[in-house]
Amino acid sequence: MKQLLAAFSLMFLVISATVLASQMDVRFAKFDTNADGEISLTEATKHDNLLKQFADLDENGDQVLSEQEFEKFKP
Ligand SMILES: [Ca+2]
Ligand SMILES: [Ca+2]
Repeated sequence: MKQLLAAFSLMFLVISATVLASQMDVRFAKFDTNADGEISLTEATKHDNLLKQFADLDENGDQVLSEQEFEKFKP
């Protein structure tokens, strides 16, 4: 019984992680409207909240957000 419970917990964790990861992808893709793998300032202007955080998120200052920089975005 305990083993079954452990197996279920593990399965739940794996599913949650997968769902979280895919939500992250969808979110980045949603902002990256031309799908070039970066969020430009132009793309960010359509979303007030992202625009407000843009300068902070753009760590290397190249005026585009990579997927890695976007990870710190707080919706
Ligand atoms: Ca883009
Ligand atoms: Ca950048």
